[in-house]
Amino acid sequence: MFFSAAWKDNIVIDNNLFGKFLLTYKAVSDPYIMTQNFHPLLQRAETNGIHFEMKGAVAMVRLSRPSKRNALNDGLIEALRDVFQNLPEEAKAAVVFGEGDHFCAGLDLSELKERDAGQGVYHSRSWHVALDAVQLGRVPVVAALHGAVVGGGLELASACHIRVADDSTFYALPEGTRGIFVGGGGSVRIPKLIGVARMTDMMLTGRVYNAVDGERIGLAQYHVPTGTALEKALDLAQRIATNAPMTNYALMHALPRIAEQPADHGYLTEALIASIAQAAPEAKARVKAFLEGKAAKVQKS
Ligand code: 1HE
Repeated sequence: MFFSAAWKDNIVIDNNLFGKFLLTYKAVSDPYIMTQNFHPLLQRAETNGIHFEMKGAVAMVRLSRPSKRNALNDGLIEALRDVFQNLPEEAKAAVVFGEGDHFCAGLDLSELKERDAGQGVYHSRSWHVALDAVQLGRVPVVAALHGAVVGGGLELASACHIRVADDSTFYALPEGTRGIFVGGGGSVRIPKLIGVARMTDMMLTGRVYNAVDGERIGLAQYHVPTGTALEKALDLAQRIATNAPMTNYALMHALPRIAEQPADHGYLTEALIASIAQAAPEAKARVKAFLEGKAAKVQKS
């Protein structure tokens, strides 16, 4: 609980918002809406262009700057960091998506001021902190993609664990043709999805991939009809939220590190994580349920 007793005195029930009960905090001089257990920084995120709500155990994180095609200015980057560093306890998975016709148009170019080299480093590093909070946070994150997924928008998508792209999606890295470079972790994450050669091509030539080819080369794991990415992403996130917590933790935090270790080290790390996961009472219960015929079999898709 993040509110003090004095804050609690000002909490009232509002039935009308989002069609369900929300606890609404009404400040005396600066009225705003806040669900009960959300960290106050989530409220600041709302004013910086991120809309946040919970759908059961899934945190729904919406980039909410459609008039600028959800271009990521400093406020939005800070908001993403705040949201993913302060998810409510009940969140077990998250979905990131964009409002309007596009997922995200990348860096807000209007903020590309004259920075000296040192300021540029700090700016890029602030993106690294925010996108690390997405990738290496507490819960797996599914990105629902549509329209433009370009520049920093692709960097954000590549920090998520699963990408679902609808048929309207297109991917590009216009940094190359704008005389700049990726700065939000893209040069680390994107080659892991599609390889150095394809990323080099995208930046050297301005190549744009459509949704079909994006899935083929590994930019997204799912390709769905136009308008259904959010529904599919939520469905996946709800399923992920029911996994044993240690399994999700291992997949987010151990697997990517193991994949970068020399094989000999990787095998040992794998053995350690596997033994920790299987020792959890929840793992024992799940395996027992299967052996007793009470858990679902793997079905041919
Ligand atoms: C923007 C931005 C932006 C749109 N920064 N304002 N990213 C890019 O180079 C992509 C630039 N954007 C586009 O190519 C197009 O806008 C889109 C393909 C994404 C969408 O096209 P469309 O026709 O739907 O929208 P629009 O009419 O181009 O833009 C609507 C408004 O959003 C307009 O502002 P307005 O005041 O004239 O209405 C645009 O200026 C504004 N807008 N995109 C600022 N990106 C950590 S390093 C990362 C480096 C990068 O990401 S570089 C790649 C930047």
